[in-house]
Amino acid sequence: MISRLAHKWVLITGASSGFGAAAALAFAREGCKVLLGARRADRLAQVASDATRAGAGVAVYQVLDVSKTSSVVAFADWVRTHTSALDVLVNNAGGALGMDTVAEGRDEDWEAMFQTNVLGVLRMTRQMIPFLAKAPGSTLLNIGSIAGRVAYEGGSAYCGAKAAELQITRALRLELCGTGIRVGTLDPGMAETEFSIVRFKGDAERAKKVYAGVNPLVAEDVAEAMVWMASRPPHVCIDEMIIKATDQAAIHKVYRRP
Ligand code: NDP
Ligand code: 8X3
Repeated sequence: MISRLAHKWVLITGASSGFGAAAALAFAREGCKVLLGARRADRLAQVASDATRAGAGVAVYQVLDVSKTSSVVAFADWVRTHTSALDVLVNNAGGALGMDTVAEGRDEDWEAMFQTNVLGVLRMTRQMIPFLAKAPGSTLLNIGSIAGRVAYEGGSAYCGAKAAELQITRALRLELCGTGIRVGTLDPGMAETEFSIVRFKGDAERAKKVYAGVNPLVAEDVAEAMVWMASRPPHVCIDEMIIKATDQAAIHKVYRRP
């Protein structure tokens, strides 16, 4: 059967690793044309080449830093050289930096988390709405987190940033009602990607402990959910989806094998 997503244009931010890279391949397998952005060009080149092999109609990339308006504007100009209509926008770029309490938090970490997870989503969406509006039945998908719904110690700024993402998504759904663009958030729980390595600033040992004894989600699980959300019939909008590992009953309740 031909996929409902075949030949659709899909833009994914944060496509150089984790969920974004897995999503590039998952959409490629549906026969989509994928536009990929992130800061690391070498990693994007590899993902684009894997996506081509996986069946993408087009798989191209451009360096993108969602924390800078000038970079997002330049990225939009680059998108325009490929297409004037986008079918799916996945605002996935983001992550956490540090796990300090508020008393010990650093300005640079807080600022970076809000720049990427919050302002990055706003900037990208502002630039891409004109592309999406030309493609009724299109999907605007933001990647949030269960951290945006339940707070934890050491998570103040990250939880706050993802809570902002949730409310931005809800506001956008109201603002875009009637355009044909459906707006959703996909909020995963713990997933083993580069997330914790980035959060702990390269401390791989500490990052590994986060998943010790647990069967966490992997990037492919989340990518599969993205494809499912974007491939519903145009009149169906999956507003908010939470996806967690079976071992994670709640943010603080994780089963660990001895
Ligand atoms: P990864 O660290 O593997 O991927 C993060 C991606 O975001 C990378 O491609 C990175 O690329 C990109 N990115 C980071 N900052 C910027 C920036 N300023 N501009 C452009 N791209 C940027 O982690 P995940 O795949 O796990 O994370 C993806 C999203 O999912 C994030 O929003 C994260 O908060 C969220 N999430 C993750 C969970 C988890 O447990 N893993 C659970 C719930 C949500 P580059 O460095 O090349 O720019
Ligand atoms: C990532 C999941 O629980 O580490 O968003 O914050 S968590």
